[in-house]
Amino acid sequence: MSRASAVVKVAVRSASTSAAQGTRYAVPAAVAAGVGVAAYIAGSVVPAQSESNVFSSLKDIGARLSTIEEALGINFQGALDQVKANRKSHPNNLSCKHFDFDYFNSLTISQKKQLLAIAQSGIDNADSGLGAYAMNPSDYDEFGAYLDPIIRDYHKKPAGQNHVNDWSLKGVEGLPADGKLDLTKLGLPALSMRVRVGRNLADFPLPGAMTKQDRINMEEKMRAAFAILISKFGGRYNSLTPGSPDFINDDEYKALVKAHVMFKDMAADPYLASAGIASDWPYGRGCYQSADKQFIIWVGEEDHLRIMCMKKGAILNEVFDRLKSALDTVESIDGLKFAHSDKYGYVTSCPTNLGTGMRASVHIQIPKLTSDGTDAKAKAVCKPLGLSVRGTGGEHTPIGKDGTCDISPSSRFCITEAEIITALYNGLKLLKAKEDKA
Ligand code: ADP
Ligand code: CIR
Repeated sequence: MSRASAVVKVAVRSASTSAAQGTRYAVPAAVAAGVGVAAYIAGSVVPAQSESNVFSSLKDIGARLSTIEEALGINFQGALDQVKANRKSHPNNLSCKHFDFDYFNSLTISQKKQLLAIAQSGIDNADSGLGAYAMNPSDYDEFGAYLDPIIRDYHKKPAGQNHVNDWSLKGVEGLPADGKLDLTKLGLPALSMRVRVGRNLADFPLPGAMTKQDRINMEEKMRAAFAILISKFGGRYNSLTPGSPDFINDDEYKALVKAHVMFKDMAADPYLASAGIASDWPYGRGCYQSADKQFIIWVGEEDHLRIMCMKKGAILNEVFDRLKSALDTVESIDGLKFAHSDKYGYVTSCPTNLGTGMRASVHIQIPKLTSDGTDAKAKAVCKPLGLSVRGTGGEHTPIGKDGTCDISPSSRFCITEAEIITALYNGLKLLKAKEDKA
């Protein structure tokens, strides 16, 4: 090997060490600082006149490598720089906070791509609270080194604590003696009550990684399942997929959104859009609604399925029990297998929903706590009670003019389903006391 090529080789090795530290294909710092290639490479002797040639060869190699990486879609530097910037500007963005550069550098190129797809939403949206979405059920195991610390941080659960699903109210702390979660006993009127769970089919990628054809195939699989549900619970399936036998037009779709039955076009949600979850709209999107209107299944939102019961009333057990029995029917349908993890419970796209995938909510008027027309005070009061506040159109929507808010327990993971519905009841009791006193 000639002396010049040996120098280039050593210097390139050195440049890629810099790359691992974040300055990809940069000329070694000592060289850039004018120390000189020869002085920089201990033991190597390079004639002075060769130095500028080596320097410009290195720059050229660096530029060419970047071009090749760009063309192959494996130039990750922009994304890594953004992670660093987000860490500084938004320290609570968990996907950036827990991004471990050494771990990233230890991965294969294909794994690096997968990891960045998981983190993309948090990279694009610096203000993300969590900022990661799983692309495949297996991501929670394969990229556990990255996702587990995020999950533990978000849910405030220690590493190693596994989720256990349990719908039995028996023995749940805080449950009234008769087991009835009766809102009238709290002095509340009948409210709009809703309990939903997120579920994903084990044999498809999660929504962020689905192709248009995957979305169409998944809906087609569910149409067969809905035929069984229709024979048991009546109702119909409404599809947004152009050409579907169950297609509904735009006016019908808007009416369902207004009635809180169908979900909004997710393209407006930058977090979901970045994750690829909103892609290919409206293909593979729709919802089943039973004849009595109370049992609903969304297809193709943030999870493959969002399964829910909703009705106006005062006994929370009614929506909870109905959902459990309807879910049992869905799970008994041949060929439907939900993605589930021994560690994390039911697998969901967003790690915030892992475990139960359950959100149990009521629409309740709290005019005093919202007298300024915003949810700011209600949120401050609800946070220590373990409750979340949303608007009347769901997440990221405004509260009602009459002070109506969507209230639900915040926890989903390492809590049982029965504990969530009980937490809603007891949380409402405390919230009512705060509203009365305000
Ligand atoms: P999710 O509950 O599935 O996370 P959102 O917060 O976006 O999703 O809410 C979805 C829809 O469900 C919205 O139209 C919202 O108004 C409606 N919704 C939620 N809780 C209730 C409730 N208790 N009564 C009526 N509609 C509700
Ligand atoms: C964030 O990280 O803030 C967004 N990706 C939303 C997280 C809340 N999760 C959710 O709505 N399922």
